[in-house]
Amino acid sequence: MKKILLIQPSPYDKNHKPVKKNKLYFVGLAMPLLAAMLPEGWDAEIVLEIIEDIPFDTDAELIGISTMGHGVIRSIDIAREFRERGKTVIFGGYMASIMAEEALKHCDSLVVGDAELVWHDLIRDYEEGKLKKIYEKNLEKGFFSTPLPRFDLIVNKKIGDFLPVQAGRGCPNTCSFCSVACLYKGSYIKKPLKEVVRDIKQVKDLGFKKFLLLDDNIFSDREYLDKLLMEIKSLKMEWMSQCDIRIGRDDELLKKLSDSGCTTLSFGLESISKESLKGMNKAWANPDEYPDLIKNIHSYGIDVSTEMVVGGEGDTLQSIRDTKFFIEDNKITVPRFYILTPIPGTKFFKDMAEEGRIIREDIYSFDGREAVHLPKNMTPGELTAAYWDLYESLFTLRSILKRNVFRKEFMRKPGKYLFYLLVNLFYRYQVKNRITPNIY
Ligand code: B12
Repeated sequence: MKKILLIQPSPYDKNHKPVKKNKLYFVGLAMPLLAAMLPEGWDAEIVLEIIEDIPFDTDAELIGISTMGHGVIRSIDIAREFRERGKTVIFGGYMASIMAEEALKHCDSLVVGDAELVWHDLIRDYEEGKLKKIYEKNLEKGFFSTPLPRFDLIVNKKIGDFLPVQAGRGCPNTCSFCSVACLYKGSYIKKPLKEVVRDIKQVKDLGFKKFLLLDDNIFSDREYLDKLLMEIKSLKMEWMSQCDIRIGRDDELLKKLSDSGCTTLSFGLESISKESLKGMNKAWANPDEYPDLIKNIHSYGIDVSTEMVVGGEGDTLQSIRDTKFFIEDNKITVPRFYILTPIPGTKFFKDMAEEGRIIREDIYSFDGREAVHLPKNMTPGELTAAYWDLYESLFTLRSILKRNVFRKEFMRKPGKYLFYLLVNLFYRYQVKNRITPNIY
């Protein structure tokens, strides 16, 4: 049996050490899928670096490394070490896909975008000594298929109480900062319902009561989602996902979501400034509507988790400060923020580069913790300071209690809100240490 080692690297912390955790809650699907798609005669070992060490003395002959955001720096270092030991290294994932030319300097071969249609060819070419530099064949529009992911390779690791499932890839929206828009260009592809149900059943059979539908936007195709919810309901599981906030207008769908066991939805709200949203090609989102939509989603018993960015075209120091009131007034339990960052490959990067507004040359330092572009209404230094001030202001004990304990729903589900309280205290510790809180 030939063997491939599939590594999901951990990004570096501010001391240049890979981030380590006791448990990894949000496990990606790429590695279990790549393992499942290997041709006969091959087996895989998966390493999730956040919770385990990389066996650099492995007997595997091929090394597959995933690349994500600024975590790519760690991917490159791991690749270097393996190549020095004579191993063949393959890159894949978002960063390698959108910066293929740059990534090729650090690996033997790479897959741009979806691996489903090229993975067999790549492995066979390797066996025959004819490995090409780049493999690229994107899935066609419409439906795509995947085998059952090899969860058996990860279930005994220190992971949380849910597993990932995927129904669709891509998103019809084309926000200028988004890497998904950059790869899928506004298209949305989906798996046949039968396959999604098959995958959820596997999660259930493995003893899990929850799953994470890690789609980019489950509200991309309403008809498909409607059918999917009926199927999910019959499986009697709890689940979480993310989507477009406009789902909050659709009472019929919200009821179905709630009945199907959906407990939490995460929304990229980005900004409370209309001008900033316009600058992100996201003018379809209306911040005036956010409070009502959030209230409506909450009214169906679905928790709202938010992701926002500061530093957009309309942001001022005052609007960033005001974001605190928006979060508190809307009782957002666990808010997360990033500094708007031009990721190479995205439209926002191109725009900023053309306008001469990128102030850092080293793209590997773009980690969302510091401003790397020239914002319109403040200096980069002011933006970075305002970002951390916003985080500080929301993670005071007073604000944490206000958002998580002093709310009418607390008595109905105290366990849940106490859990959020703990997450908030952990975020508070991270913010104090200038670590961007994340969902790991
Ligand atoms: C789950 C998830 C996580 C989890 C798990 C991480 C992991 N490494 O798997 C956690 C929470 C830990 C995480 C962390 C981060 N994430 Co993340 N994450 C996701 C999410 C929501 C789903 C990933 C997934 O499993 N998708 C399903 C699988 C099947 O699709 P896939 O990963 O694209 O894999 C396919 C191909 O890309 C390819 N492929 C992928 N890897 C490899 C490797 C090899 C060797 C090969 C051949 C092929 C291949 O094959 C797969 C099948 O076709 C994506 C969004 C998305 N659309 O994917 C964001 C996403 C990938 N994350 C992103 C980012 C930015 C991060 C962070 C940097 C966030 C931060 N600020 O810290 C960190 C970095 C972590 C790291 N390890 O370096 C960005 C990446 C953008 C970019 N330009 O790179 C995304 C796209 C979100 C977004 N909309 O911006 N993430």
